[in-house]
Amino acid sequence: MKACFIGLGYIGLPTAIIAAKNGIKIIGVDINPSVVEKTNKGELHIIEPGMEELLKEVVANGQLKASTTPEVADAYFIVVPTPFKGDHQPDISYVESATRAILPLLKEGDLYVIESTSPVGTTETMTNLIFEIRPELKGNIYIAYCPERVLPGNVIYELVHNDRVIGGIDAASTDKAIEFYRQFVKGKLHKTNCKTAEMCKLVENASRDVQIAFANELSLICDKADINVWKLIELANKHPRVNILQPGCGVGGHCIAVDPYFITAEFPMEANIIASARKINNYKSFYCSERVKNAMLEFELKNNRKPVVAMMGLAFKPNIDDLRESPAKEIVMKVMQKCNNADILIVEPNIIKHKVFKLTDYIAAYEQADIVVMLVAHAEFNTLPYDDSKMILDFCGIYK
Ligand code: SAJ
Repeated sequence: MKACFIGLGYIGLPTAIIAAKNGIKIIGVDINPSVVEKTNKGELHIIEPGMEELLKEVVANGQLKASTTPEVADAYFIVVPTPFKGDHQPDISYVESATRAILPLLKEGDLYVIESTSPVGTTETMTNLIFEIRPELKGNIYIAYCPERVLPGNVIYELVHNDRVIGGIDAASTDKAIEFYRQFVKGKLHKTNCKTAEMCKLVENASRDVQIAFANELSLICDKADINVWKLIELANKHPRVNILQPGCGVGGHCIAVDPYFITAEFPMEANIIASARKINNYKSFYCSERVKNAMLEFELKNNRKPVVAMMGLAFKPNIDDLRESPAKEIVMKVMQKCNNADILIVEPNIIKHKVFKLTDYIAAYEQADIVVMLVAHAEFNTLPYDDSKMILDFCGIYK
């Protein structure tokens, strides 16, 4: 069988590679010619451990080819970005243009699947578009929505072993999609309808955002109550049915910080907890930057000189090098705007150098700093002894 993947990004390319590895002929399509060129040379344009060897193998044996234009296939997968426009209003124009691009190629018996995180109802909207332009396909092709839930950095394992939710526009479409994914997914494939599958993806990440917001709200309360929030959570979690997550300097990444807005945009009156969680997690980054600025003022008043400040961590979560939508990066920028950059040492152990930030080694920065701001719980920072001659602002529990 031949499958056409539209969108060779963080999800599309790894999924295409794993499918190719399992004997499915793949045409991978991307609008970015350099992505197509690199892919056809067996070079990965994203960072994902172990993925490049697999890409080289499937390109070399002809199982996977990349192109800027789609080709006739038996199954088509839409895995393009669904960004926001305006005030967090979902934009499905890439999904629509990808669908229009493959519309002329669709034939009886084909499978069409959307994997992109989408507002509820998108699959039905695309179904109406397909049958409006190609009415003869009505009832003769299979249409489904199948969200991904892989953790960046662990994609190869999770693409194969995670359960997946498969939502068809009808039972036959669900079964047809399951038949495809069964070729390389060892996890359970759970049947549902397309709207439930769309909402499932959003709810998975919105639930995590709410849980993190609860932890962040506790950290604000504990700062005011002068309670160690890390010890508090550790004790509360001794309860057999309590699992409070960890406070941080905010919520980053292109999923947890983004997907909840797909729900609040469509259900503004009902999605109160979800909307509040977004506000709390966004406010936490602002709160952290204010705490740093106040500490700097306090130091200057006491010592009659500007402090040296070590900002520890830029990535959006521990032990990765991805700065996309990173609250730590946002806090560093806010603090630098407030004071001349000479006093700020920026640390990111997972990056050698950065085009904007001048980076300092984490040990050197720690030793030189008057104020140490722990933003991201990178493993390296656990080796730094607590030095109470410094002002330490620990937003991520290094010294819990
Ligand atoms: N965070 C906290 N405290 C916590 C956990 C996380 O502050 O206790 C922060 C992290 O520092 C980070 C953000 O939240 O800034 C998101 O972290 P994450 O651990 O949720 O990681 P992601 O965004 O890379 O992955 C999530 C995962 N979704 C869920 O766990 C429900 C992953 O399975 C999804 O596939 C991914 O989003 C996605 O692609 O949707």
